[in-house]
Amino acid sequence: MKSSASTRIFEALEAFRIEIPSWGFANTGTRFGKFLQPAAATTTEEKFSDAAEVHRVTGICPTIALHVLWDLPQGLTSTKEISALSTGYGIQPGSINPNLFQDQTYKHGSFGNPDASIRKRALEHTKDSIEIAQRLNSRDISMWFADGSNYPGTANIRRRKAWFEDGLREAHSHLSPDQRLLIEYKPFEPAFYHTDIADWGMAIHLARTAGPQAKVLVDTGHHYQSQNIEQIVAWLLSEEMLGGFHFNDRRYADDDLTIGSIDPYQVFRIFHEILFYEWENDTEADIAYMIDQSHNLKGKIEETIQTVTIAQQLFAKAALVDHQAVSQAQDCCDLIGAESLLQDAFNTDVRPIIREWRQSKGLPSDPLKAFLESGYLERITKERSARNAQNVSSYA
Ligand SMILES: [Mn+2]
Repeated sequence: MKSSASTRIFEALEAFRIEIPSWGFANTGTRFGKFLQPAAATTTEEKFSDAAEVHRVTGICPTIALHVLWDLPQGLTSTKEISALSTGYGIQPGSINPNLFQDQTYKHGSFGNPDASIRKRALEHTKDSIEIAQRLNSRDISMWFADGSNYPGTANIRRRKAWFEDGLREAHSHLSPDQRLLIEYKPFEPAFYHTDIADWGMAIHLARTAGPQAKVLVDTGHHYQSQNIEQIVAWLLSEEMLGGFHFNDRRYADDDLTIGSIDPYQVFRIFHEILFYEWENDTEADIAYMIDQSHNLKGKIEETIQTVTIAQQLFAKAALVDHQAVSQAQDCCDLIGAESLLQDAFNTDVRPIIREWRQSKGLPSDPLKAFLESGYLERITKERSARNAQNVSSYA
């Protein structure tokens, strides 16, 4: 007989899947420099291979987020190669991320650029990305814009808002009925005076203006220090506008650190708000859980495995909260009672039950150990090190 805690955790783990980013396997760095790793992926095929390895040992990462410029350099023509890799490695293409920030033409913005021909070019790239997603049976187009300005008075904020409304509405009109447009916000960087989509309020406005298939994407690193992210999550759930997450952790700004490395309780609180909403409304929230991190110092595959196992643990802890009891405690203003229900769940060691669940699925009980013992890392280090020594291109 299983205890009720293990039943709850088993049920939660059955439902929990998380998408890993292709760029998490490539050489990345900071604006100050890039430290090359001998085992980093140098091709899209190697990214698929590494993602398959993560899925093999964890069982919860069946999809990989793709970045059009980096993973589909030939645009629509590259979809054939991606489909073949997907079949070959057993990993599905996940969210499709257009690139509207790296080209020289986007110096003063993409959808918000004062030059109509550049706005058009950005829209064309977005339409191509939507078509790429259609060809790959991928649902979500994930839109992040670097648009903004660095100095007061240099940009017409209201006109740029209108251009964003127009551009996103037009992009939305090209979606197939089952696709979604996810709109991400960020308060600063690379623009340091204003960003065109600075917070969730602007994102929800633009999503509503664009159309019913547009939702908000919450990147946990894209908030000011100490902002209450779970409250934003609760509001977006209540408005049925939460489309997905880019998880990562931060200490100062958009640091792209490993999930839960600085504040695991925050991730738990976010998961709690989602599961509490689902319980209260007897529904399943349609949320894409994704990772957006920069693995520039830790080993890339090892950090990805660490990331997804930590996410799984925090989700399992949140599943332990007794929603009925929390609800009752809230209604009678039993503050310590309500808070303790969260704290007790958070402080429970869920790892033994997660190991049991993995064994029940035929997965290794310790994914990182299984990976390190597999010989994969030694093999790719040998195969890729020469290429990595020369390769300095890619995302920073
Ligand atoms: Mn992001």
